[in-house]
Amino acid sequence: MAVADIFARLGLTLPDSGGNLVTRSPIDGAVLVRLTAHDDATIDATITAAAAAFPAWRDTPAPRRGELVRLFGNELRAHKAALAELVTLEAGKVTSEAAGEVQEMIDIADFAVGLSRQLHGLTIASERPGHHMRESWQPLGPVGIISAFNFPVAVWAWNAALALVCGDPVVWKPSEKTPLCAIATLGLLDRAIARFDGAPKGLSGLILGAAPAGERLVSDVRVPLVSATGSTAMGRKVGAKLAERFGRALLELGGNNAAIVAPSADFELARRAILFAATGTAGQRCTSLRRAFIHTSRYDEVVGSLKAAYASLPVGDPREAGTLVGPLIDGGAYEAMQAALAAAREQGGIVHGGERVGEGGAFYVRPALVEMPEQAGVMLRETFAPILYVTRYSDLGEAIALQNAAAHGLSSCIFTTDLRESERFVSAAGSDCGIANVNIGPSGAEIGGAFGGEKETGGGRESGSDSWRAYMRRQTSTVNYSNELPLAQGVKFDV
Ligand code: UN1
Repeated sequence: MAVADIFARLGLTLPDSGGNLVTRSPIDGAVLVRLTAHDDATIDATITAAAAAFPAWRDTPAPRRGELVRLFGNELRAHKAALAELVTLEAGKVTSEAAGEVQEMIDIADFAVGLSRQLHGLTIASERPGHHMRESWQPLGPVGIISAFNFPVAVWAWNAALALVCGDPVVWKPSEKTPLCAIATLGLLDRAIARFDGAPKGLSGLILGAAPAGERLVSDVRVPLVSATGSTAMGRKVGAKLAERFGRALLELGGNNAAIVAPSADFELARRAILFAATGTAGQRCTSLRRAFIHTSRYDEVVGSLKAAYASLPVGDPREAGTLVGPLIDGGAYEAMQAALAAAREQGGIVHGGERVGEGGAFYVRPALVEMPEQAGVMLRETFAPILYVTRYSDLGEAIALQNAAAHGLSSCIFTTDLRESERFVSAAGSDCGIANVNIGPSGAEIGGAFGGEKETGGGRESGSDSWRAYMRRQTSTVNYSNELPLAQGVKFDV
């Protein structure tokens, strides 16, 4: 399906300016579109418009703001298949995963609509007679959203759906590898905005370009919060820039996610979970499984079976039924994968798979399973590719320590049917990650929970639970309804 046809089915026109921002499909390396990166003046105008939209939007009652997100969710429902096809074309996801990504947008829209009537504060008992205290959540201002190629639409939606019901305009800087997904998504949002009575101009903005475009968004004091998803290197820069100007950062960076396969594990279940988590999305999720610690007593059985499965995984065109592993995003990803495998071999790792499948302008690989003598070096680095390092353990305490030894702290899991082991894994002394699962893999989280992780993952939480609070400003109010002026802590100041 040509990209222009997908846009037509979405009821949109494919923009093609013939500019310098060239987007290629990872499926075959063909050019999809040539756009123009935005210059400083355009970026500035977009932020100005978002800042100008803020007063009217913050004055719109929150349940009304939820109505806009409901209309947007309806657009997504009506165009789920076409938008998913665009995700496949531009990001290379297999059909089912691309549809799942759009479903994730619909889910967070539904969540946000409900939330729009539940931005609850607190009433707090005052120590003074005739006083009461309350805590309210107020809109914050324009929210900058920087997203990565691997979830080209859902991660924006996690942020935007919440920000919009919280009363904040949104400005999106998508990955320069997936601008069409962003343009199409905002085309659908613009349609919802057009049908909504009372949305201010500038409520939703788009910034196209590479890192410098994102830097402008990050440096602008009119943007009180920037939510950034991407590499730890990117997050380190974004976090420092925001800290300098006292902007808020919501960082969702890399992961070096692990699984522990315990002696009592339901093996068939663990096998399927590991295969999806390690090879799905061609290993290009921040939640992808990258390390597995397998109990010595089960090692040969588990690794033997994984090796056989890896050798026969259907790798190929993500649009074809039956394909489970689509392409890497580009040649740079392929080179990073090969460099990591070379480093693993140097460290004594035995590599199964990992070779390129096919040739030309697209980069398909057979996922790699790497038996490591111990956890060190390359195994402690995140490589955004389908590489699963496996090693043995003999004691659960040791396995938890190995799992926690990574610099990242996003997601983790244990496969066990032993209650003592699973409870220990999710206890304070267990996994140090933002996500700690039992008998499911580390990826594929539902939107209802808070999503994010510790350490070099950045510490932010997006999506469900009370993540919405990041998009609002907390206000404490003490109200004196008496005729007296008692001071707190019994202080006397008689004037
Ligand atoms: C990401 O890779 O940036 O849990 C997000 C998951 C998805 C989101 C991943 N729901 O794998």
